[in-house]
Amino acid sequence: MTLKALIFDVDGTLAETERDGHRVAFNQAFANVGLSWHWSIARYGELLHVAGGKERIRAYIEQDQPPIPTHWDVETLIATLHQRKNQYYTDGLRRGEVQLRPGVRRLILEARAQGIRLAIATTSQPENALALLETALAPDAPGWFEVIAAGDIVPHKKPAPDVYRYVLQQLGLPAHVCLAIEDTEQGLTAATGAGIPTVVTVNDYTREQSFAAAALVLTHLGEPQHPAQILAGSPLAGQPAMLTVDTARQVLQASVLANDVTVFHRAGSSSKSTASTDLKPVI
Ligand code: XBP
Repeated sequence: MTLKALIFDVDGTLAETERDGHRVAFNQAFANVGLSWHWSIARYGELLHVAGGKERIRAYIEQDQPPIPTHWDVETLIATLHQRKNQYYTDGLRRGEVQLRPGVRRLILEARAQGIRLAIATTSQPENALALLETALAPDAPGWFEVIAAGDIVPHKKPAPDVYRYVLQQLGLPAHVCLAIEDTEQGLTAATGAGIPTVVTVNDYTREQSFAAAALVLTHLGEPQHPAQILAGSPLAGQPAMLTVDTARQVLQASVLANDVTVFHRAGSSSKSTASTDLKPVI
């Protein structure tokens, strides 16, 4: 199976932007408009189940019913908070406060060198995604990605598959020649809902989520001197490893094969077998 494109999620996958980036900026925005609201690390983890900054503020208002000064109309308040949060967030990025996760730069550069096409599929607003690429990867990095599908570009955010379907359509590729890289259960549901085999790199907020549908689950993408741990999806689970273009090809092949076998099984085979990756440990 030929790997033609890598499709990256942004927040939590390219960088740990949520806890120390978006969350902090939301709290700054609350203070900026004179609200006493505060999102703790733990509460933000729960609110992350709602994708999208505007949607997250709305869910918080509905669930917690925090005090809202009477001069604010709720819709204007949400729009104002979100706009100010994005300003604080991108200011922080431009001060260099957020770095890429291990292996992200390495894999992207390797993919570029080997002619693998690159795309982004994110719930974040375009200005936030672009600012992260420019500040953490390279000033011209947005141009490395053929498609940057972000924010409200599709009506239904993750876990709906819409943003991934949009990316496939823009790339003009079928799902089985692409590999998605995600960090959350919602992101995994969105990518696999569009039929795209998916590698998950967990983080502190998502480690305990369910990733049964993933082709491979890693602690991060891995560096030669800092390999990842394989958490699931390989006979080498628990071993150190790193996702390269070569291992991405193996993961894709195994995943597509496993799906073919499953389809065959559903059609009437009495025995079901599963394919697993042959991801080689690096040490
Ligand atoms: C992550 C999200 C976003 C950000 C905030 O998206 O859920 O909502 O927390 O984004 P992804 P905005 O993992 O798909 O990159 O405030 O820009 O909406």
